Amino acid sequence: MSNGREQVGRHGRAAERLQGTRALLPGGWSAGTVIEADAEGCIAAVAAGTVAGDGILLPGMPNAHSHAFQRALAGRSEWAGPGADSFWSWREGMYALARRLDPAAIEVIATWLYTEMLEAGYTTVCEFHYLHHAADGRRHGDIAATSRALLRAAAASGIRLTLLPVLYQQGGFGGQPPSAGQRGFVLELPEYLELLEALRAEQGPAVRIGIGLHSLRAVSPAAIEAVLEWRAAHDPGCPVHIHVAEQPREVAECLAWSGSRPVQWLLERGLPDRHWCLVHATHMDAQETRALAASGAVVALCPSTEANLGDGIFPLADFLDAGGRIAIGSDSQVSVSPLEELRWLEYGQRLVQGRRNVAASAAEPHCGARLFRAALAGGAAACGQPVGALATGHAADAIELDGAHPALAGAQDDELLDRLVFAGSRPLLRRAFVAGRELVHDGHHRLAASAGVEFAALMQEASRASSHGQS
Ligand code: NGQ
Ligand code: ZN
Repeated sequence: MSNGREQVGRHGRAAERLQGTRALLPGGWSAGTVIEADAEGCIAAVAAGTVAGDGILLPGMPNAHSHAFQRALAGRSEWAGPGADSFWSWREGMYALARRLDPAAIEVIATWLYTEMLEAGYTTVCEFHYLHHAADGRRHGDIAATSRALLRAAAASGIRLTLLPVLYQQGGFGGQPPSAGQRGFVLELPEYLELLEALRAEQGPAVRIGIGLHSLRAVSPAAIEAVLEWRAAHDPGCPVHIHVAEQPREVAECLAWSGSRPVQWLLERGLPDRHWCLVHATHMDAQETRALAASGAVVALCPSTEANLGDGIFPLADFLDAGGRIAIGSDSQVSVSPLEELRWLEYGQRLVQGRRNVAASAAEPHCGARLFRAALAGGAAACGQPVGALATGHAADAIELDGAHPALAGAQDDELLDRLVFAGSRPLLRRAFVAGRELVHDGHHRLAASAGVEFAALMQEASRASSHGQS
């Protein structure tokens, strides 16, 4: 909104007007676009008009996979231990952090993180949440206490939330007992359904509750079946997210347990469909890649985390060629930037294949633009909310770029997105809107300073504790 007229909506909140001298609409780029949001924060009208200034409007980017608490570990596990470092050794450090967090700490971390996300261009976050209890498995009072901390953080920051309470039952395939570090994650199936019911009462115009299954390592086939039965009865369109095939060891263990690879296991049971979001799916063979694309499921790719943890490279070209849908996620929060995720998604491919513009296609030759559009559409599906498009009936969630910035000079249409993805940075992002509300102004969220002070105090404390060997 460029100082737009404000109307008082039905619920007493100002409905906003978003304007761009250029705008990325579903049908293509348009000039002089005025978007009216209704009192619920949905787009009531998109019209051509005379617009002053230089703002470029894009749909806000959905973040399809986040573990908010891991923001407190980012950059703190980049030193070599006595043995070989791996995904699995990193995970021990992550468990040590998880053990120390209570609902108040989770709220502090998430509030800061969500302001960072908004400043970086994410307007929705899918929070994959399994820190349900204290380290020893004891309840923080209410079973939903940590989930409610995340709901409060999202409300304070204004970011749109798809909260995925996660079922976590076991330490590994075939019912292995949880390790000490996993005890705070574990829920019995009835407790999980109770948690889902409790959280569904919190749904609103900017909050959707979805289903999280941690991984085939951590949930039993019987529980998957039961959760999906609950879903069919209560909320058939509910998004379902699951980590899958991120590490070769998971593939080997799944083969040993079931005779199938993890993605194959899901496909054999006909589970993935357009409401499913498979997180990572790094290690697939050609057949899994094609079949997963055909299923309509979205794959949430988290390239900065996948690189950080040494996961491997997703078969992007084959998956996109087969019509596969992708989204991006900030996952472990080593990067909180959709631009960096998209850039590294493509760069990983280039480095391995020795060619350029891997994600581009004949129909969409601009690589950055194709990635950006794909991540908007796939991200929207993963969120289970009407986001990712500036169109009537969709959420009025958008970001505004500074069209007068020298880094964008001369760029037209899809080249704008190439410049943004491959050579862009934070200073290009001027505003962010969720449900028509302007949350980021001149690149800054109004809560960033105060949330940053609280987060910094928590990090000081965490660093002191770890230098004393506590985590
Ligand atoms: C997670 N993170 O749940 O935070 C996982 C690690 C696991 C990533 N997969 C734990 N990036 O998968 O067991
Ligand atoms: Zn994850």
